[in-house]
Amino acid sequence: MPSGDSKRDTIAAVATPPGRGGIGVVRISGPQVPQIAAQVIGSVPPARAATLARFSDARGAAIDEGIAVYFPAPHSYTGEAVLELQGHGGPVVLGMLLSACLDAGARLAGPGEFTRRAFLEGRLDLAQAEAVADLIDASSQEAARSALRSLSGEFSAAIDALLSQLVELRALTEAQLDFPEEELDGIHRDDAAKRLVSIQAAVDDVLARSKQGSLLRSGVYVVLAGAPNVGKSSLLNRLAGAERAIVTPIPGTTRDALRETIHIDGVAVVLVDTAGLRESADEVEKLGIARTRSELERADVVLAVHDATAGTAAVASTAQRIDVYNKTDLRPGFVPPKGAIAVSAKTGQGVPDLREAIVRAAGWSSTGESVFLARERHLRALTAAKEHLVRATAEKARWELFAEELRLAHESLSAITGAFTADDLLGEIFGRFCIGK
Ligand SMILES: Nc1nc2c(ncn2[C@@H]2O[C@H](COP(=O)(O)OP(=O)(O)O)[C@@H](O)[C@H]2O)c(=O)[nH]1
Ligand SMILES: [Mg+2]
Repeated sequence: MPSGDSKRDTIAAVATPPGRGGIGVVRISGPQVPQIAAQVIGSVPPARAATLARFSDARGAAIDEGIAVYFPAPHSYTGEAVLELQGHGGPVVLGMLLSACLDAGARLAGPGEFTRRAFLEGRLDLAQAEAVADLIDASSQEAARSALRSLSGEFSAAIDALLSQLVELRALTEAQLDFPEEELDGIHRDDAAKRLVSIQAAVDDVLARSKQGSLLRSGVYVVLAGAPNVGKSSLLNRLAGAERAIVTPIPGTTRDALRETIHIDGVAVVLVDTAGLRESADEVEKLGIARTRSELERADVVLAVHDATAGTAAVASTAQRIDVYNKTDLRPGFVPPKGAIAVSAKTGQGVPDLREAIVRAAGWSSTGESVFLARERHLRALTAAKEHLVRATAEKARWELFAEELRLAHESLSAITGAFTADDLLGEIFGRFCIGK
């Protein structure tokens, strides 16, 4: 749906991060690119070729010398005419170059505005545009790979496949709406019911893979809790592979919650060490224990740590919980209760199992099947579509209501790739991008 809007203004921004670097890039996009090129570098460079150029300001004074690359519309990132000026990567020189482009008629781009234009020109759908930001923000190789798959359209293709199944069923259903109820034949009803079952299964599959992938984006919040001295701080240090928390034989050493981020299978895991739970008269320790309780409320997964050489203590929480028996080096042959994990923070024994159990409890299964780096917005849309399909199942006898639920499911799914999108949603999505992207 290229808009071909030649009245649109021309935007410019420094596309490389602030600071010093070998090169720095100013990117310009819009209909005025040829005039701006003529003014800043003296001519319009040949298409898609690296051209050595001298960059000058409005009075003709030299700013820098570098490479200019011109992408005529529509074969560019935004779909508009784009000019990239690669100069020396210093903040002052890039600031001067950007000013020269603004003096020549461009306007400063807002966050994500280049990608927003790419979306409006139909170069990317909304899920792909979001994947651009997710690729830049990826905190692990797995997240980056998954973002790239979304960017190249794998997630959108899965959504489009759901949509086309749904559209077919809707067409069949709507055609039947013209007939009076009593004339509807059983064949159509059976066919519709079968198709609905298969669409539901497909939605469930995409939703499961999206939930998995969303862990790569949002990470998992894991709180270590238990009685004092069971080895929570030692375990955090062992999982982090560094001496982060203070460890002593004195019960009540940890007062404040301490956070440390690690990666397990590419999933970012925030480990939180807490003050041991006990009755204490000490003011500071009491505050620490109160903090432990509030951390427990936030947790996705709680590690209830016990001393394998002593009795177990209860840890109350509504999160997924893993019972961990520590100090097994002091009790050779110790067998933990069913479902619990035996470790030694001292020797590292059992720690690989614990790492695996943490991400599994959070819903991660490294099946090797590719996951979708879904955002909360996508999960909500998929869940809404699923609910409408469930309601459609219940309305099989009432053709109009059946058709209406299918329509609503269709609408929910379409929002993912952006067929119908409100301006404020676009503002929210692109507002989180960096400037120059
Ligand atoms: N033998 C042995 N001692 C441990 C182990 N984990 C912790 N400890 C010791 O237990 C004491 C309390 O450890 P700490 O990590 O501070 O416990 P926390 O109060 O639960 O944070 C320290 O003296 C640690 O050296 C373990 O796996 N084996
Ligand atoms: Mg501690």
